[in-house]
Amino acid sequence: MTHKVRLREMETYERKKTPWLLYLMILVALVLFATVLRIAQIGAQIETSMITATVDIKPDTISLGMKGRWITAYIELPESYDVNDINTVLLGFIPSELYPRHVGDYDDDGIPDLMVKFDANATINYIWTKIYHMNPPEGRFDDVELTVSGELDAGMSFEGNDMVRVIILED
Ligand SMILES: [Ca+2]
Ligand SMILES: [Ca+2]
Repeated sequence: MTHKVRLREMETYERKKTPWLLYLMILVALVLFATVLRIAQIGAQIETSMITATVDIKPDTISLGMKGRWITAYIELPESYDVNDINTVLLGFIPSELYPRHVGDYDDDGIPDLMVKFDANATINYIWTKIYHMNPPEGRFDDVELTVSGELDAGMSFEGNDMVRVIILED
């Protein structure tokens, strides 16, 4: 008899315990759901604030043994943005030189472009690291995609890519 009573007590206890566990699970699920939503929201914000730029890097062929001082990038932005508002510019992680830098239309397509210059040695080192990380080069040539990114005065970010042909010199 006492055994049965104890059993019943245990059953009641279990029944009392279960809702709490259920509430806890619902709470955890809600928190997880909210977190996922927040991440998705942040992701969407990043996506919408990123402006796609048209980038042309010159020269189109870069020799890893080149003696030039600069690598040039011409940046065009979509119609609603002004290249004069471009603040910082990076090629990979290399910041552009402060001078020379000017706005023109070098390719005569009617869309203003900002010309910026990057230190050639720093760029070549960067390209070399990039090539080496992708796949150790076998031939004398490799086509590498370089990314130019930056920010406008308003804080929005832009990014654009250009392919360059890299001449890898053998020792
Ligand atoms: Ca180019
Ligand atoms: Ca142009």
